[in-house]
Amino acid sequence: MDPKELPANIKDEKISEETKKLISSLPSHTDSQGKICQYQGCWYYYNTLQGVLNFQRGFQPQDTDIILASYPKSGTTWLKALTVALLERSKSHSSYDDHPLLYDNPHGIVPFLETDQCSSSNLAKFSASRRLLSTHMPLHAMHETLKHSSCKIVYVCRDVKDTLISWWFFGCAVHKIEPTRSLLESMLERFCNGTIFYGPFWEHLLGYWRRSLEDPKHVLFMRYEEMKAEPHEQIKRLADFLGFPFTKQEEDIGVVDKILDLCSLRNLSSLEVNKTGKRNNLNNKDYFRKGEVGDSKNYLTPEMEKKIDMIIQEKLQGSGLKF
Ligand code: PAP
Repeated sequence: MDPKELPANIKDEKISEETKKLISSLPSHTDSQGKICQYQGCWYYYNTLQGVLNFQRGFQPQDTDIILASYPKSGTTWLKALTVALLERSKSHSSYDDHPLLYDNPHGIVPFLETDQCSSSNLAKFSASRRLLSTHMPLHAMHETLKHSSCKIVYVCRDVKDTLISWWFFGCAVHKIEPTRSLLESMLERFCNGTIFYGPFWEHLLGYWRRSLEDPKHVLFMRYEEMKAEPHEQIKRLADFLGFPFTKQEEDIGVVDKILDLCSLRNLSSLEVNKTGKRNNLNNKDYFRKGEVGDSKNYLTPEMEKKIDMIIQEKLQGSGLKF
């Protein structure tokens, strides 16, 4: 694949001299996608590391900020759509014809703190009073920057095996290659030893999980499987947490159903913008695949499943977080 066609976040051409110097002191290697290094315990491709550093040095949080956080392929696109729809409902979209989700991919509406260089124009796009932002960074990478802020963080977590399978398909779609077993095996290896983009996954999960227990007013921990199983309850939970609860009247006239329908995989993936649109060299359609719980069963061998189960057991034991 022509390197120019790769997504900017996995390239390595945007880094400053200072960052190059930093990288030379960090553990690093080259994987199937590019050069990757470990900074503050988390693995980033070089351009993303530059974005993380820019965020850590320059981001000015506001108490009203909402940050949607996730490990990649855990339900980010869905959570973004739902949150946009929740916040947008205060504006009148009586027929929903002019709803922003009909004209932009959720990732185009909610920028990533570390890769979309949250410029003021980007941030102003959604709402001047309440900024809706997102990240795949682990919580500890944001700690210093957000420590005096009372912004709200929503984390979505997904079954680890389904996440891996979703990532395998997505990575192959991005690189326009067949999802072969050998690619899955090498990905599983990196996933399990933690040296994958934004890994190790267990530190990612545990950081947000623990904080959600310590500070439930500011960190909400959601699960993809619960969102699938009980969407009404979960979107109400999200609305309550964000301070925009549904009124009885809204519930009576079916606003909850309308939002769930608008944000469904079926509906979003059928929109022209998500069928043909592109952002950052990524096709919007690649964010929508099956969205099924337990899809990993169709691809992982019992040995592969066992390997992941053992890591989960070892790393998450005692935390109360279970899969
Ligand atoms: P990202 O981290 O790159 O943004 P993310 O949205 O977290 O990706 O994950 C994509 C997964 O969410 C896909 O799962 P699958 O590969 O198992 O199918 C995708 O299908 C699923 N997904 C995307 N949009 C929705 C939605 N509206 N409802 C439910 N699942 C969705």
